Amino acid sequence: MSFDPAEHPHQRFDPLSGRWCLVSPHRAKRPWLGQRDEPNVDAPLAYDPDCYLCAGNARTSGHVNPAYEGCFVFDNDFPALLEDTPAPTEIDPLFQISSARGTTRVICYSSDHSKTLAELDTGQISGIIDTWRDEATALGERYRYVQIFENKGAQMGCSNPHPHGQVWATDFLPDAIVTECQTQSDWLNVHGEPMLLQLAAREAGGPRVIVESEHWLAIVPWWAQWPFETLLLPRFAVGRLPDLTPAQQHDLAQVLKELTVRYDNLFETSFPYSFGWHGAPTDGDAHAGFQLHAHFYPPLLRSASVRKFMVGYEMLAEAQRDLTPEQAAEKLRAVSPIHYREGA
Ligand code: H2U
Ligand code: ZN
Repeated sequence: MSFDPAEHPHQRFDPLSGRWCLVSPHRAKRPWLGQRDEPNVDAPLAYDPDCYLCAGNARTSGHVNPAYEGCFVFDNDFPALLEDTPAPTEIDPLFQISSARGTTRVICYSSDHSKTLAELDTGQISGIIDTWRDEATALGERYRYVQIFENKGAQMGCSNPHPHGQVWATDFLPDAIVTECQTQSDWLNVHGEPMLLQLAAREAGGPRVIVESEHWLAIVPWWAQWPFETLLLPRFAVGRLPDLTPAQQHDLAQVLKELTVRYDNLFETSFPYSFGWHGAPTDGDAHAGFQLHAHFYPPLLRSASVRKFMVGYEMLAEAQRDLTPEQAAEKLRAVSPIHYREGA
């Protein structure tokens, strides 16, 4: 019997995170008995008088939001990091501790309480990219690393349905970034080309592509852990968001729109995920080989309510998936690029 990756259990390696994932494609043949949820076509309110993030409303802290229209950015009222905090002094090899200074901000995507990235127009999405760039530039001058991210949907622990993202800037490099700096720098040294630039070239036109444009590529990576995880890659060399040209940014807005629309259309629901940018740290090092990219980690598996749990074997041994990345990409390609709620 010869090996067939769509048939036989195997492991795939993620060279960016340095982790393996167990793929069990034979299990995906189980009948798709899972429930089918009714499409969620209720139009949410464009303004919610009880929302802490809507324009003109008071937040929990008592601060009143201005009558904003595009993006509105404010310092998190419950910051996970403080700008000025004492550093620990103890040294113990078993109980290691390190200082953590930083700042955290919230980015409301627009004044419209009902519109996520998938339902904003590309001009508005480009405005969000402008804001990400401004935050990355300003905070990057003061901090070693700037993490831009979004938790979307109650299933991902998002505390407020008003579409928003966050920025956390730190005087240290977080764990995942330390790993990605190392793996990308090692790859450049061994292969002479940035890992993710090589990946974009190898994946273009292939079975794992969901959206392909002149400058960008959205793929379900070969090594995806979550069923519909995607990786958004530039097809050109770039380390950080502020370095994008206007044409690359314009194109990015369209790709973000199409990818998030396809996500929503997959189960006809506002698709939950954690999403974030990984850019080169702003710690003064060159970080050659570090390519800007974004990860989308959505929890859903089979319907709007049936999610994948990373438990058991995943917690104790290794991530595992049934649906192959190629099958996941095929499902995302098969849905319409027009949002299901448009015209509903
Ligand atoms: P989520 O993106 O996970 O929902 O978090 C929203 C953030 O918004 C959360 O960090 C902040 C919370 O502290 N927030 C405020 O700063 N002020 C508020 O009035 C509500 C929420
Ligand atoms: Zn709101």
